[in-house]
Amino acid sequence: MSDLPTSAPVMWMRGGTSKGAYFLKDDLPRDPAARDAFLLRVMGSPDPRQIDGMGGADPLTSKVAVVSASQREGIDVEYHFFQVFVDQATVSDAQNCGNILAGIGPFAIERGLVAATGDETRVAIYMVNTGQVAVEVVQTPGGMVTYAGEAAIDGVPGTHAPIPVEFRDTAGSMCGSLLPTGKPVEEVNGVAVTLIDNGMPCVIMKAVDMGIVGTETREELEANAELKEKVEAIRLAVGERMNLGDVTAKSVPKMFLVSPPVNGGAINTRCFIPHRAHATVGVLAAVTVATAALIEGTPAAEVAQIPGGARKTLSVEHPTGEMSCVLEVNEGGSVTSAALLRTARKLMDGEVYV
Ligand code: NQM
Repeated sequence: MSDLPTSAPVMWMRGGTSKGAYFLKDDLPRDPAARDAFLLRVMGSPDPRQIDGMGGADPLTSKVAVVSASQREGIDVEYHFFQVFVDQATVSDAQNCGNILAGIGPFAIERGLVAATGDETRVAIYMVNTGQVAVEVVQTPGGMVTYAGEAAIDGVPGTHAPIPVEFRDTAGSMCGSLLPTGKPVEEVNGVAVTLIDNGMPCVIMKAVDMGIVGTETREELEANAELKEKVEAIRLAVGERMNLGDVTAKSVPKMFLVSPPVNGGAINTRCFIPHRAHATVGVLAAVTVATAALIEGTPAAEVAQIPGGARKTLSVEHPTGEMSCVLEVNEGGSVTSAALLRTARKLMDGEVYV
């Protein structure tokens, strides 16, 4: 496209266990086709190595946040997430991303969209992809964002400033309802699965039913061609039933293989997102799998260890540690809110050229 801008202001950030480009909406082309063409050039896609762009040759580092001020009541900023596929010329907003979300609060304050309010600043974020809201608290001592602190999250070396993130009413974010088929368990290709969406459309099955233990490394999972074929066949079979349409070229639903916890947590997970195995676990995906573990009779519930009380901390184990989800549960047993701890870090602030 000849009318693309040649560059744009950008901040590159790690958000949770992902990494990507954070843009102000006004700094990108308005036309969606031009914007997508620009983002493909920024990341260097399609190319498995993304050698001619900034992407890290991994879906977890080929992510884009587009941020703008919000006119909605009680909301500070709007966050539109885009997954730039690594080896396909595809830019998709058919999923949200709770890891990149972690950087939205700091970015909004740094860009002047939100004024710091003392040592901590609350930022209310409207997530454009799903029409839902997240609230995070950013450390702003002396009115300036700080990324330094003592909070540690598995999958990221070192410690950083804590960014607690809270979600409310995430059920049916893209599938229309928590259980889009109305049933907690379905049989697909002979495997018992839960089709569920509490912030991220997910298919959850027992690892053992797919012929693995559930403690395999990311590399072992990605080398298992037979497993990947079975997982993809189930994914393609359930897209329509989950109200996601034809999911052939989409990055949802996420495919979970769950097993009993091995490190004192609530449940152990391995996740295909959907073709690469996740190095850790997605944020909204973890909320969704934790929610499934609370529903009687599901494959997740069968392997999970669930703590008591209306406020439950479920440690979701993943290939490099765990992610703790604090879930509020109402009298009917439904999850009403979820809170997680994330961190983020500004990596560079400048101009990206295409
Ligand atoms: O589920 C990767 C990530 C994600 C998604 C993916 C995420 C979420 O870890 O909220 O964060 O599933 O593609 O960044």
